[in-house]
Amino acid sequence: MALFQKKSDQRQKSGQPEAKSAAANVAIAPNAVALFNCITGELQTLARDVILVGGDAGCHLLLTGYGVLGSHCRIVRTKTGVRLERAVPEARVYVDGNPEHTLELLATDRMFSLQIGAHHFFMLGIGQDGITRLQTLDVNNWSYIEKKTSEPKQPVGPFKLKELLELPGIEKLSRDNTILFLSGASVGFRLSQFFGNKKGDSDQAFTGEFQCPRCWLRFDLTDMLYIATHPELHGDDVLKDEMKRFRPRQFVNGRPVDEKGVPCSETACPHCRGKLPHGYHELPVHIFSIVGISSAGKSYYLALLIHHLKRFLFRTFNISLMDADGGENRVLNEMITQLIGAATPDEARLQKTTVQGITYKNFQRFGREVLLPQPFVYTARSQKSPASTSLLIFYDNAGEHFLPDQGEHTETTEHMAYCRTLFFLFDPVRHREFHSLIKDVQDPQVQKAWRENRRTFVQDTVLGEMQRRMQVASNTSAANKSDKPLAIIVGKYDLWEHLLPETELRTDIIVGGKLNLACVEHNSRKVRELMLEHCPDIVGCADAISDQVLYFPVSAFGSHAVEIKTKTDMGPDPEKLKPKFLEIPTVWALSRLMPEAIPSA
Ligand SMILES: Nc1nc2c(ncn2[C@@H]2O[C@H](COP(=O)(O)OP(=O)(O)OP(=O)(O)O)[C@@H](O)[C@H]2O)c(=O)[nH]1
Ligand SMILES: [Mg+2]
Repeated sequence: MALFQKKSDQRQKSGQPEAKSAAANVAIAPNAVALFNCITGELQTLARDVILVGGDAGCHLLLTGYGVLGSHCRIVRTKTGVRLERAVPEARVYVDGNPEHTLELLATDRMFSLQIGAHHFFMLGIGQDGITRLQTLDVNNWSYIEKKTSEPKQPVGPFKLKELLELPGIEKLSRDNTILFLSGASVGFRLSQFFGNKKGDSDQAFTGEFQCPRCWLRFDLTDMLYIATHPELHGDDVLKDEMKRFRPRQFVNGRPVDEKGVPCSETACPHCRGKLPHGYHELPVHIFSIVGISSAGKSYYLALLIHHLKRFLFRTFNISLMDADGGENRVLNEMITQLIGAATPDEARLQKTTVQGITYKNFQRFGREVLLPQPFVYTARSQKSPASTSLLIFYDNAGEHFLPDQGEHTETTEHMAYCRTLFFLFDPVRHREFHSLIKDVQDPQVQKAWRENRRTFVQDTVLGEMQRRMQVASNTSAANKSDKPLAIIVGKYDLWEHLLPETELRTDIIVGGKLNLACVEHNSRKVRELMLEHCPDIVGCADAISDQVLYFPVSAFGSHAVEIKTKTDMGPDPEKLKPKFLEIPTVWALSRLMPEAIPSA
């Protein structure tokens, strides 16, 4: 149901002066989806639960012309925003410059650019404020900014769209990296969305030899930026607190030099301008990302894992695990030092991971600022098999990001689409049935957990959401299972050891210098039996995600958590910190990724 339809061309025909926006005085339906046509200035508010979009007569948003199918896509209103679903895989829908399959948009007052065929919209979900913002937009006020080079760039404009697209030299600009936007809009379109890609341009930055470990856009080696070295070149045009990024023009002895003539070796992504790990374009990259609800134990697990993995890999397989960039790994290294060097639980306690916290940083993605998790990058160098040397990238996720209503934060979890193994850290404390089995264990979180927000206790929902995010990010069908193995790490083993004593588990994890798969599989069967009995929701969900599911018992602490002095939080007792089975899931995953360096039998 379109509540407003008034076209700027109709006004022009009737001789009226052009209004600043054709959308003024729109009647606003509560809880509607608003679509602002960036070419005509038409604003529609569609108050339906499901809006059918396409060229067929029955569609609620009727669009015709090149690239629009009879039934093209659906815009579905959800409790928190809208979801976009393509009707068929060949229907092209671009949101914020990305080709999308299905997309959950937390749309309250958040503007998205939407392209369907040759139609360009700004779309908003629910909310009066956002609609007021749309009403102030002027379709005759387009500007552009080319984001490809490191030189200071100001938006160029304003122009009418037709004038802009006919500007002399416009055809020389990068169609992927030139963003067109209306004054006052927080998002824009790529030039390619109006022109099509010229030969050699990537398809919406989704092709290119390399992929940034931060923003996940692709680029070619020739587009890679360098980072200035001279101290006076501090203050990048976009990342203000960082050294300048630049496209090299001058070289000395084959090395690029910055504008002060100093040789540079550090590189940056041409899209988000984040620093690229050393060796990124030379070595294979393996991504490790642990999913789990808030307080599952992800941060402690990651920090202690890195510390122990270094020792385990070197002792067992002669693999050195080293910081690829100490500066970029600083936050995680500080967490490790804090834990290992602590004398009291107060000193050992780690902060909860939040998007505002230190493991997330602001970066540009498609012309808007987003918080992206910091990749912690390590080089795994095998003495036995130098050709297997790889970069391992770890992320410390915030648990909240995997709640289904966090649609607007999907960039923060996009890295998961590129993991070759999925890791889910199950928290036994925050599962109703499992909790009842351990409720007498003397660990303060066991008592405290039950009084906390119960919404976070739906771990199978988070597991399902992990799969959905991956499918969305990798544009794969919801009907298919993942072809990736799934590791269900049942954490805090110290709390549930009595349910599955160590005597029932095998500990011959390494036999003859090889990972003993029989031991891994035996322990997995044992944990699965326990989970099937008490947490069939988790086992059912895991089976639906992947055909290759393994269960791992793990305790990061190896002992119960203890309260800190103020009794406001808890952490490990440093004197009893003795992780159990900590490295096994990662070593198992690595044995599949680097079989020459980590053989298994
Ligand atoms: N008993 C026990 N408690 C643990 C273990 N690992 C973590 N914890 C406790 O679990 C709680 C949450 O740990 P975090 O590592 O901060 O959890 P997280 O998953 O990173 O949580 P968010 O950052 O909120 O997503 C803390 O109170 C820890 O003391 C463990 O191996 N055993
Ligand atoms: Mg955390």
